[in-house]
Amino acid sequence: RPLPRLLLTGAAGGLGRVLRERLRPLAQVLRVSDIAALGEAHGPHEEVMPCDLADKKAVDALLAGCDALVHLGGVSVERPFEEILEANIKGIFHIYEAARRRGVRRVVFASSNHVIGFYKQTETLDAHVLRRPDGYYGLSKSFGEDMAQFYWDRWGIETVSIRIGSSFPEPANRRMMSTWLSYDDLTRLIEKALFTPGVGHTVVYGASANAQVWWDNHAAAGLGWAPQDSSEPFRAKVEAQPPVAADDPNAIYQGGAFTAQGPFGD
Ligand code: NAI
Ligand code: 15L
Repeated sequence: RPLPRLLLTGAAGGLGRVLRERLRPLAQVLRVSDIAALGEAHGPHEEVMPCDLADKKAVDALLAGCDALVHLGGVSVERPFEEILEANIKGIFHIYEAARRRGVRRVVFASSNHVIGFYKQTETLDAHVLRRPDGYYGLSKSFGEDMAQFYWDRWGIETVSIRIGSSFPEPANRRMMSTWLSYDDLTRLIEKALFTPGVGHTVVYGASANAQVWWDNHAAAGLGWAPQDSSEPFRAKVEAQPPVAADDPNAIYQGGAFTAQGPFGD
């Protein structure tokens, strides 16, 4: 510690802009990448490398010389399949192929609660439940987790797949009272995911220590991560919002409104 060179993809996004600063102490050089504008390097510790994840050669060059990566890049909401295919499905293949070819031994993958989005909010899930993706986006994250498992089993590349709940400055609605993950808890989880030895492929749910959580992280106990924050201080603000109807997907499914998107086009 710190890592000689750490790559952060999706660095221009909502979480990327936060982690670009917070991951700084974890690496001598932080290589930041996105398809969107990244601005100038934030200091001599940064390398800025724009890249389209759908471009296999560019991704191969992106991983050259890196010791580990935090992979946030991709489409982060439900979209037509063709868009998800390029950035997320081809993208994650390009990431793991580049990791194999370039000798990168550790990936932290931003998976999502939408791999299990069709479970009811009354159910408690561990990392071993059958996945029930709630759309093309969730399917792409499910594929990403399978890719991570395969590259561990076949090539010995380690991954921590974080099924992030809702990581924003504050929980924005009632559902997020359960799914919210504070930036501080996310940062501490990524640090554990990068530095804990022997993770193989570990799947962990990313939620803070909220009063009503739907997820059981016993299968990821080896990471030694325990969330410290809670959505409770935001309860009054969230409950001042109009009530959610009992038949609204936001009140039924863990994936909320993602379960009711589409069809796209015809
Ligand atoms: P975001 O949409 O703000 O950031 C994603 C970034 O990926 C964007 O800057 C975008 O330009 C980039 N990107 C999209 N297509 C690309 C391509 N073809 N090549 C290179 N870069 C591309 O999303 P956010 O909220 O920052 O999430 C980061 C990651 O965490 C995403 O993978 C998302 O799926 C995942 N996640 C986030 C959650 C949250 O609550 N914020 C919850 C669950 C998962
Ligand atoms: C996600 O996977 C999305 O990337 C994020 O924008 C939120 O919608 C989050 O899930 C959520 O479920 O709240």
